[in-house]
Amino acid sequence: MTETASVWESSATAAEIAAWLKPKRSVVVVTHGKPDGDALGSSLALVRALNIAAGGSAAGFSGVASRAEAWYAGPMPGWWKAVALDSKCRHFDEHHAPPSSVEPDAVVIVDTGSWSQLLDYRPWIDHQHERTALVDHHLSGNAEVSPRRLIETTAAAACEIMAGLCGRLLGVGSPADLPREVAEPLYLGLATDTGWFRHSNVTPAVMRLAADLLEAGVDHERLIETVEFRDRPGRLRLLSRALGSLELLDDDRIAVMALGEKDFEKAGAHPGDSGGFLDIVKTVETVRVGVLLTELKTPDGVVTKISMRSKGGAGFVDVNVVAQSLGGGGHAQAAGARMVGVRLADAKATVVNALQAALDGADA
Ligand SMILES: [Mn+2]
Repeated sequence: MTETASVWESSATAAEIAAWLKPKRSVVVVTHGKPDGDALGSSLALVRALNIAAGGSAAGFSGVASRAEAWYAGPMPGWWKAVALDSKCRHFDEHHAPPSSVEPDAVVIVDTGSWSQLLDYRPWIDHQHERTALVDHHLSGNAEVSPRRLIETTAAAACEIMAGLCGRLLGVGSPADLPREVAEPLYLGLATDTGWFRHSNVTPAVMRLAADLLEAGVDHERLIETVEFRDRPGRLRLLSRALGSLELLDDDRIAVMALGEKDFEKAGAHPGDSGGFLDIVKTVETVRVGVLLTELKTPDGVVTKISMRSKGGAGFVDVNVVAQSLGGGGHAQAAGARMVGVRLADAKATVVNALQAALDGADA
């Protein structure tokens, strides 16, 4: 189906989507691959609201097939089952493909509208096109994914939009009156997409909704412990080694940390365990840019991975530009590159030079 005139904006109101969903007897909710807190939260909230609205429990209909279920694809966060509990979900990976024969009455796509994030589902969603709706808050997407689009790009999380939709499905005027099983995943998405209420997307509406969801019975402490406080000891040992390597250069404006394969071995850490380390060096007032270099041995020989984070405001450095000069890329405040055949010491000299030049340019 082609809709060449479609633009990335709402084509339906929350009231219209709720009215369209109300009579549906079978609903599949899908979200982007490698789902995060908002993707899981918005999909679980909708599945539970649909099941409760039909007279079932949040999980479904005690032994009978659920009216609604959520489908997930790709790697899942380690905590997802502690949040999904007994809600009806299916998980697809390289061993389990989405069943092409399933034809529900409705499909709702949440927290994305980009084909690039719906890879595994694309043929199936295309086939269901007329039976789909989409709820998203991202700045861009492919409008032709669905004819019924509820898009609010000013919403901090898909869950902020979903709260209104769930209220309509359940005939509840305030989010404070939502069932706890629906309120909890909504709060999860709101909290994780705002960095637990720290990011610049925190608005009065976000805090009012969070307050209402807490009134509905959400256990903030259980959620943050389940989702955030679950690192393995190896990650802390790796952080200790990374901080041991810390150098503050250029009047303490550039913070550089370096890790080698031996550091991961000795710490008993895994490749992904260094995520978030640069957020720690960014907390220092003088630091404008944080850099983490990781030297790895690969079948192609030595590779040095470079990851950079910068802070907004005065003296801002666009690390995407710096990363591109090294053959990589990313975003203005978060970017990286892989330097193949380059040892850590040489990569460090190259990156620091490029960053010094960028900082001097930003000051000029
Ligand atoms: Mn989101």
